[in-house]
Amino acid sequence: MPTYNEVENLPLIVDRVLSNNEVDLLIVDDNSPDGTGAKADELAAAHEGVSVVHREGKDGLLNAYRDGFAWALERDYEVICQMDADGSHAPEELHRLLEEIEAGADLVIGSRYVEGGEVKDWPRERYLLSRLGNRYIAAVLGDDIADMTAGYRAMRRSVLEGLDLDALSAKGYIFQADLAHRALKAGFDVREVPVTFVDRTLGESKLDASFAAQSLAEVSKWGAAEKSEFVREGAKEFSRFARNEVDRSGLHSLRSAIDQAPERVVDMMSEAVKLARYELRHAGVHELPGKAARGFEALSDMVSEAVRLAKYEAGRRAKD
Ligand SMILES: Nc1nc2c(ncn2[C@@H]2O[C@H](COP(=O)(O)OP(=O)(O)O)[C@@H](O)[C@H]2O)c(=O)[nH]1
Ligand SMILES: [Mg+2]
Repeated sequence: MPTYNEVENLPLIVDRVLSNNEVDLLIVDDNSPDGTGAKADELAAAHEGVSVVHREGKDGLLNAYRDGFAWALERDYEVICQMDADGSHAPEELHRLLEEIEAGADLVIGSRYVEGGEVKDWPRERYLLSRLGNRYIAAVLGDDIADMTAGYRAMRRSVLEGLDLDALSAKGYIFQADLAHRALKAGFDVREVPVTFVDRTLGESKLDASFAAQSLAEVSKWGAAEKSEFVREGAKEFSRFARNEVDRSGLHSLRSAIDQAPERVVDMMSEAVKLARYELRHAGVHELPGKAARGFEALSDMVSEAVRLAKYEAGRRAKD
């Protein structure tokens, strides 16, 4: 469990983890200025099975996980899980992931976007970005996983031992998708189980939308390098999906100034497309087959159109 400034959340989540599961818990703290590290030491002293790794300073989620994984691999843990400290990943649902490991899976993803999965209390823009982003990632990489960026996971140690963790991309949330993609390619049994993701009620998010945009750009690069077919198909699939979502998201019926949120999601998507094209050009894969390039054109046209529409609707509603 990685922590950065989670002093209010930590005692609550540790209690929930321990009272609902038979697991040991490792807290990996990046010297949080709010004293999370000291709180973690207190909890470790009070509860057998709770340990703490203190890192020097804030160094990103992937590096915290690398250290946490290494810690577990040095010991004789057979199954290793990852979970946020802010309560978004319910410890009461961890058994679902562990049961799927029991049933034979190598990597289990606690998924928001499979049947039965859910996201509670996320602003619509953040939901759309994550939902669309995951659609895009899966289509581009050709992986049949609905929630590639999820951080609620359980895996056998063989997955971590079998993959090159140093090679994982540190951009955005992309190491989660990268790890799942590599596991699939290596022939591991990767499955999803539904979970209900709840937005944090205490403390602040450390990751913002630019992370998501970076993730999309990064995935476009791999998709292009691995199989440009998927960039083309992915872009088409994504446009279709994005159109539907934008149609359904109430852009036509913005009721108040607050409802202008959907405008921001399309703005962000637009940024992501720009970034993706830039990255593609600089990755030296600009000589994509004509159709792939047109797929991207179509995608960005769709996004600009949606931005225009949203701005128009917002302007119109403001006058009403
Ligand atoms: N150790 C460590 N933990 C981090 C860092 N950044 C985020 N976290 C933790 O990772 C989890 C997910 O981060 P969060 O801010 O909730 O991201 P969000 O859920 O995507 O908004 C939380 O438990 C954070 O405390 C970091 O740089 N180092
Ligand atoms: Mg969070």
